[in-house]
Amino acid sequence: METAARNSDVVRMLEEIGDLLEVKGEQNFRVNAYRKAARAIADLREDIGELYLAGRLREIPGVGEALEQKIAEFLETGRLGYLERLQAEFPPGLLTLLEVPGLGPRRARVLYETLKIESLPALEQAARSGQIRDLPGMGEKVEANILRELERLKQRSTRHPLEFGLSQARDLLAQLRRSAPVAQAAFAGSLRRMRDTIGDLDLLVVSSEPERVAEAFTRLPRVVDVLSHGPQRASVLLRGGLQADLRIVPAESWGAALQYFTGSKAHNVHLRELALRHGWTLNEYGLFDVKTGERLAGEDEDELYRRLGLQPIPPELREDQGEIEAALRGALPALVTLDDIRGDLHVHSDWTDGSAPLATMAAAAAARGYQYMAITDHTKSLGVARGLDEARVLEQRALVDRLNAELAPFRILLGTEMDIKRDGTLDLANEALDVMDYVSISVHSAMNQPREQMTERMLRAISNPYVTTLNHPRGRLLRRREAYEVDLERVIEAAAQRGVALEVNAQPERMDLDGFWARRAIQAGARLTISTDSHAPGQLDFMPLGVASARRGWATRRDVLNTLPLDELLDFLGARKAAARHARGLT
Ligand code: DGT
Ligand code: CA
Ligand code: CA
Ligand code: ZN
Repeated sequence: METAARNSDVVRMLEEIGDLLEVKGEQNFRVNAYRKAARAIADLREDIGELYLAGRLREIPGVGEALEQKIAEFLETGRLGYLERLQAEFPPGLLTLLEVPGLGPRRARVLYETLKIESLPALEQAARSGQIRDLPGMGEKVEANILRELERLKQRSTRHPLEFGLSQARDLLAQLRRSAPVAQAAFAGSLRRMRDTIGDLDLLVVSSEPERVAEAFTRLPRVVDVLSHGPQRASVLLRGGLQADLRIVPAESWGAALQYFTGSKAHNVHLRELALRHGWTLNEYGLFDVKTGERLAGEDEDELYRRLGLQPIPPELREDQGEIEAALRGALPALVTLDDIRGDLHVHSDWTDGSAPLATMAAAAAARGYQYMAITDHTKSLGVARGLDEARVLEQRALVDRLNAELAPFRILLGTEMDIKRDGTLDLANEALDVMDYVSISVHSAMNQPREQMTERMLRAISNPYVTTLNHPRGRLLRRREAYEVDLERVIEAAAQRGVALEVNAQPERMDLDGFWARRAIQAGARLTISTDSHAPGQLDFMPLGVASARRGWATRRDVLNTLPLDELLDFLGARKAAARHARGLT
């Protein structure tokens, strides 16, 4: 049985209660009870739904009888009456004030009670006109701080990480299905194309009662503002700053609407040109003959593409980057799928900065149906992560061998995520690499070196014949850190020549390589790995994000190293190691 919410949903729910109680002026101990439980659940290694089903919620620190009941209700139904009643006590805009860092629930309450501020624009206006400095507990410094944070909020990319969009969209559709009659529902827009970042959520549903659905949508718990609202559509602003657009369409235009609202715009424009050449017109209602008005397609999306003489085009490719030409020739690539993935090649344990023991991570990987997993803990120069030195590597080798005897046929590969030092030398001696099964390398320090230096550094690093994979090659963190300055084309070229794979890292904030660079890598003849960089068992579930990036890069199964079955992967790695030894004059 599946519960209606995941750990992160429960954490958000409890934090929201804490915030609302504080805005209300409740006593600290009540507020803190929710926050403490939220933190404990955020740190949980187990799925809270499973704990609930096993009757073990009370084992979570800070969860007593009252909280147990609330969490149970939320897990069962995806909503919580208590929270909804609390939310109803405030104007929805007031809650957006809590998104201003440093403002906090108490000050939000003062602003609301004294100046009737209940939106970010109103807050900005009050701060600009100097009305805030004289309020109790504020002052000029707080006022200036509010203005600065508001500016930052605006600048902080209006785009959001894909994973955030996906989880929000899943919640919204689940809640909508519970509150109105929905016959069919899907994601559209950049969310369906699985772009690494999304500008807003586009949702599409079929319903016999569109007005009821639109109405219900504007009343969902996370909605803080209704931007527009009609009989067949609604646009809302969600807590967290994301906009969501909902369209309700009749069943006969489902395929056409899905096609149109999936985009991209450039893809649609090109497709419409193609239709016009046949004397047809294409819009969100269907494909029509211009002269007769006859409807040629519209109910089914694949059918619509076929009618235009095209292979159905996977959403990830719809960027007008040659996919329409390829589909016309019947030459679309057979894109790699999640099912093709045989193992995860980037996983951490509590030997360094992971949260779980190696055995737990291996069991979690095996439970996902994988044949193998590479344990790739950090190396010694990454002090913050208590990176491993050569002696610890030997200890880990012994543990991996012991576990493998128990877990067969599942196989743990002893790997490393070895630091590339600032001069491009590697963190571990070749003797240590020689006891490993899989060597991957990463830049984690001196990340703002000039372009030429960073490029030389990476080139030097991948020239070590023990190296199999260069991890997260661009080093960007969405909303936090720009990519390294590096001539990635040159690095890709060299990697292709040396047979070094480039990682498509599936961490939601990394998504590195993204689709664009993954495609460049494949075109250059390099191989990819798709891995999660998991630091906890649940993060193994990020794999679909990596697969999506690779698909956006036109990757087929053969372009991806970890689609190989275990025996073929072992042959491949064995051959690389033999070559490395040969280069060192060992054989
Ligand atoms: P985003 O939201 O910036 O991540 O990107 P999209 O692609 O989701 O863009 P969005 O939300 O503005 O529109 C969703 C889809 O609707 C878009 O991919 C294609 C379609 N669409 C929107 N505006 C136009 C337009 O002016 N012409 C055409 N042909 N399609 C459009
Ligand atoms: Ca969108
Ligand atoms: Ca949109
Ligand atoms: Zn890592």
